[in-house]
Amino acid sequence: MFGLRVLSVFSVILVPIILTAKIETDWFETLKGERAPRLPLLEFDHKSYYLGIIFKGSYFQAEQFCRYHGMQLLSITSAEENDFLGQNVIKMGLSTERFWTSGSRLPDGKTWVWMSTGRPFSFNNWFPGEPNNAKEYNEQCVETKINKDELKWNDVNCTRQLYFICEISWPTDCYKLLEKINSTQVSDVNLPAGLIDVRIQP
Ligand code: MMA
Ligand code: CA
Repeated sequence: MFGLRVLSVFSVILVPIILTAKIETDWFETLKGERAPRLPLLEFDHKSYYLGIIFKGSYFQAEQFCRYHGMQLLSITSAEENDFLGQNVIKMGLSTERFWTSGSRLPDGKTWVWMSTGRPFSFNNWFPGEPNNAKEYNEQCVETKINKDELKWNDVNCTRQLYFICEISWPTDCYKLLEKINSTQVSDVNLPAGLIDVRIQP
């Protein structure tokens, strides 16, 4: 009986307190952990990245791995993002390696799009002379590799065996809220309509 009482005190009073404290202090870390568990992630702007160097595979195997982990193959939409990733690839001693991005012209055979987002390229950093659909190779997927201290892009056959980079994009609302929380007193932040306030009041 005593054991039961201890158990019910624990579950009725302590569990909600522990859970609320956890949600209040690091809910965003928790959310990220749920979506992309156990992978060491790089953080830039509103995205997290995973450098896939545990195996080499085709474009499709790379995409499958990323999806399995709640992520997608990389898209690069700015020079800043390209630089950030390049610096990290160099820092990790992977300057001679090639990585899959989600860039491809598979859908219509000619327009370069990011398959992770469905968007056509808004920024590019092709190697000089690329994309060239090199003779007889049927090059429909985009790899990236360090050249002169930055990531340059090249079209290659999608069945080549390469490392890869996965990404996950955090929803703008969620990210803006995080920035606000980091720069304000928690109690000053108004939650978006529809969210239940579980924060501990000071
Ligand atoms: C060359 C060049 C590329 C092509 C690859 C295929 C090493 O680079 O022709 O455009 O994609 O070969 O291996
Ligand atoms: Ca090429």
